[in-house]
Amino acid sequence: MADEHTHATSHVAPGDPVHTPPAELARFSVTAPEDLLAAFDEQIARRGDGANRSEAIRDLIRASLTREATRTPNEQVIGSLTMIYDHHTGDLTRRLDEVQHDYTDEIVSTMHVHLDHHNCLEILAVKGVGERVYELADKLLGLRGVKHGELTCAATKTSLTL
Ligand code: NI
Repeated sequence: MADEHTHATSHVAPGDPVHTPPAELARFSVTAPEDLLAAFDEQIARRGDGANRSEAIRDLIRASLTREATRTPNEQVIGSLTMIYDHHTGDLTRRLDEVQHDYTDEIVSTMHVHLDHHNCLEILAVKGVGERVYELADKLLGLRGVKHGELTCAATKTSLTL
């Protein structure tokens, strides 16, 4: 058979359970501050399932994709966007401002708390068509220097009739 090689089963030892072949694995490198990585390793250890960093990061990627799948771009949504950032990071405050000025219809209210010498907490109440609100959140949370950020959002049709 011409395609015999592509179906080689030499890696499967006799008695191995039959399973669908895993997807091709890609390798990539990530740089992170040591203390961040140490905290992540501790979190992985607490899981107690013997997962390694790669498995833990794959879980994070899956969770992120799942969250994305629950988005309702065509519906009216309402929610809050929370960010923590160091206002000393480059021209971050200017860029945060610039983005927000393009979404004046979606941003209902903002609250800014100066947490300490470096860190700011900013909470935005947001409302509008999902597509625009998610776009706003993606732009803000994607800015370099935004350390923590989360959009908590629900489609109004669903959330207000519960
Ligand atoms: Ni501040």
